[in-house]
Formats: sequence, C-alpha cells, structure tokens
Amino acid sequence: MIELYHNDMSVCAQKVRLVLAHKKIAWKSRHFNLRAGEQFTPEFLKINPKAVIPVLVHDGAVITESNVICYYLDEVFKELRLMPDDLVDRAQVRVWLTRLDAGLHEHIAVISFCLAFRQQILTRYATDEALESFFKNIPDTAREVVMRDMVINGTASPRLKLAIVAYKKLLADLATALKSSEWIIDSGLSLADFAYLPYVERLEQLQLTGLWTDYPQIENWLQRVRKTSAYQVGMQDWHNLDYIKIMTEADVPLWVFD
Ligand SMILES: N[C@@H](CCC(=O)N[C@@H](CS)C(=O)NCC(=O)O)C(=O)O
Repeated sequence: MIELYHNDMSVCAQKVRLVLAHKKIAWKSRHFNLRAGEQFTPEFLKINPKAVIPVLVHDGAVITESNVICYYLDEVFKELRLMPDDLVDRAQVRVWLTRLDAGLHEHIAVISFCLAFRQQILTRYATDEALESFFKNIPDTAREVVMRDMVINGTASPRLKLAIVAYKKLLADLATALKSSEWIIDSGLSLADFAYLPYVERLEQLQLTGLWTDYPQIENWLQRVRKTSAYQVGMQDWHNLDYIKIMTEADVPLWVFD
C-alpha cells in the first residue's frame, strides 16, 4: 500500500502527486494542514523528524524528500517512465531536480510568504503577543528565524531579493531549454517537467507572470504540461481556492520586474 503525507497546495507535494497521477498509482491520502501545525505532532515526528511533507510510505517503508520519492516511484513502478533512456538526458533531469533542493524550493516559500501568506499570519495572530507566541511555537530555530523575517519584513526582506534573482535566472535557463524543445529535456516529457510545473504555477498564482513575458516558450510549455491528465488529477483536483485567492491578492512590488 502507498500512503502519502502531503498538503493540497505544497509545491513539493504537488510534484509527487503529479508522478503518482502520471503513473496511475493508487494511494491513500494523509492530508496535513501545515498552518495548523499538524506536521509537528509526536506521531508524525516519528515518521519524519524533520517535520516536513511530503512523505511516502510504501508497504511500511518510509521515503522522505520529494525528489527522492519521485525517483523511487519511477524505479519501482516501471510503466510510463519519467526518467529518459539516454544516460546523458537522465543526468540532466537529475541536475534540474537538484537545483530545486539547492535553493529554489526554499526561495519559493520566501516569495510566497513575503508577497502573500504573511498577511494570513498577521491576520490570524493579530496582537504582538499572539504573533510572538506563533513564532516561539515553531520548534526549529532556523525555521523560526526565517519565518520572523518573512512575516515581519515582507517585501522588504533581503531574502525576497535573493529569491527573485534566483527565479529570474531559472526562468532564463528554462527559456533556453524550451527554445527548441517542447519539454525541458529534448527527448520528451520527463520528471523535470513535473518537478517544475508546481513552481512555475506558483509564480503565476502570485501574479508574477510578468517575469516571463519575454519568454513565450515558457507560457506555451506551461499550457502544454497542464494538458496532461496528471495535472488534472495531481494538481488541479487539489487546488485550494482560499489559498489561491490569497495569492491573487499578492502585494508585488514593482522592483520585482526590473
Ligand atoms: N526538501 C524537502 C522540502 C520539504 C518541505 O519544505 N516541505 C514543506 C511544504 S512544501 C513543509 O512541509 N513545510 C512545513 C512547514 O512549513 O512547517 C522535499 O523536497 O521534500
């Protein structure tokens, strides 16, 4: 049996659900409300001491890290492979996915919080005391420090500048990859497309499509990947309209598009 601990709008959970959907694998949902802190329960900490989702449990074996989960699923369920046959192409897929772990994943959280979700937290914890106790309740000091910066400084956070620079570079590189190819890897639809779709869609939800107006091939790719049934089942069916609404009201400073 496959169980997935996940969240409807978490980008790295979306990535795993896309792979499950593409391969038509049946799975049992263990959905967590991250804002309510369900990832910090003692039961879940036994499953993943890092207190993050997604986590896949396959016949009792616990697999963490969304990229690792995707590779695992592609190796165990060999139908409808998402890793290319060619070894060089396969290495390229790994390079793209590694790039998410090497900063882009953290950067998308910074962009999301600084532009949109901080408002949700400021509204929910409306007094100084309530906000302070929200920060103090984050069990990991590193996460607490980042959360304080994003919520308090918002669009003035230096972390936001770094994140935007990193995404501009990513979009330029994606545009180059997609210039003469329908998919990120020339040989066809691969894990790279499903890994990046949630991140590019998140930028779109945060009103940042202006970052790729010079790259029509990115918009074309976005529409192309969204036509897959995996998108419908793995992402669209899980869209949380309340969260999307918060993102459509994102407070995007003009310097982002400079
Ligand atoms: N490198 C990890 C990152 C996992 C991660 O950051 N998950 C986020 C959701 S996208 C999470 O669980 N956050 C919990 C929290 O914010 O407390 C992966 O790719 O699985």
